[in-house]
Amino acid sequence: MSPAKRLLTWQLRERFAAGLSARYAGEVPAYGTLVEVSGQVNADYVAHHPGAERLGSLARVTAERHGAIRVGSPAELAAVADLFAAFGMVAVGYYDLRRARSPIPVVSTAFRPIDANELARNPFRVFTSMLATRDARYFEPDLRSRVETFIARRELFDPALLARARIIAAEGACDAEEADAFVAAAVDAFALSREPIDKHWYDELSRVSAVAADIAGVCSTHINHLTPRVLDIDELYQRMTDRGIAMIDAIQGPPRTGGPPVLLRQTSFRALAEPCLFRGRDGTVSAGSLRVRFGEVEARGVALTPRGRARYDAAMARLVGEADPARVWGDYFPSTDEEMAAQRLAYYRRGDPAAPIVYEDFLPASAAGIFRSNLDRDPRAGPKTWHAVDQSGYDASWLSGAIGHDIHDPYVLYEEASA
Ligand code: OOG
Ligand code: NI
Repeated sequence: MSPAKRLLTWQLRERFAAGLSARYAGEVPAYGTLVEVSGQVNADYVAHHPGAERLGSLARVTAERHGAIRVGSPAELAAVADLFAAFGMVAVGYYDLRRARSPIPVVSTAFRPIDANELARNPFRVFTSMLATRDARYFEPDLRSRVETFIARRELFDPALLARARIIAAEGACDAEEADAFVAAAVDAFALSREPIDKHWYDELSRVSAVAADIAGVCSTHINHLTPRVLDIDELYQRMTDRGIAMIDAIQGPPRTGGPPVLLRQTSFRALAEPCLFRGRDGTVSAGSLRVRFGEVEARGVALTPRGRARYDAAMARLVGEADPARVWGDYFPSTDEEMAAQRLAYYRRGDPAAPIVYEDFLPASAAGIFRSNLDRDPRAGPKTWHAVDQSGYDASWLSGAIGHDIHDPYVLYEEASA
């Protein structure tokens, strides 16, 4: 008897990303267009720019996606961590979106592969946010306890799926014949639920924040967007607009410059209204609609060192309202990879300016902007009860302890990759 064929975690990750993408394209048609146009932009770009694949092969970039999900508690985040471990994805980075210019009541991390070979095979990542129920500025004690009770009663994932995931993560592989069923069950776990939504509860949470309603107003989580990667986001923006798809006003993140692209530039199209069912207080179910799923696209550049990041933050502060961003950018960043490497502003493999290390993470300002631009309704830009103080204690080490998983420091990973 020959040994059973095994699939490694990266092969499962590739199938998981592809499965989520196929499902999403079927349900959110503008996303299908986005993927198609992204593929064309990438092929055209590589054809006309020798060396374009320095920041990732065309195959990697074309298959590359990130997604986003939101959960309600540390226990739910721990379950997500267990599930994603089966796909070779671990928690990297801590993002506190309550500190954004326009605050969102969540703290977040991203699950992704961290090894260079794994990233090259398939870099699928999922930005994962947890509702900040411990923050009394948003959730007064009575509401907090009702939200936490609601969350504790629901089950986002079938325990059998999580048990399977833990075994696969420990073995680093699974039998080929069980892979399809495992991946399909994981994809299904992130579908948009069609269950009737308790209207009164949903509306009460909406008054705190649309994000609170999106997370804790329903009994499941869902992929709220998927993001293909492009090598030229300005070209993508133009082609999508020409196709009649209304994108948000801006490309978030650094401006287009003549020099090396840094970090991450992103833009999105607004969520479209999708039918849903609401259950009223008297139990009657009626048809309604929600805008909860959208599409986003991104271009990735070289990862910045802490020193480069401080420059970036200073440049971005200066750029607000600036008419000629590329000129201001030149006051902060040199125009060649050689200079970027010499000044230790960005990471390059063994310091070689021909070998940039791509930024694999997210930007809190852009993330908050993506949340904000896609909320159906948000009555308030800031926390509800300004007199209350934040005694939540949220930070990276709290979160890591609460979910029982390491949260990797992205700078440590970039340092290792550059050594
Ligand atoms: C996550 C928004 C963050 C990004 O690309 O910055 C994000 C969300 O809306 O849940 O995906
Ligand atoms: Ni995103």
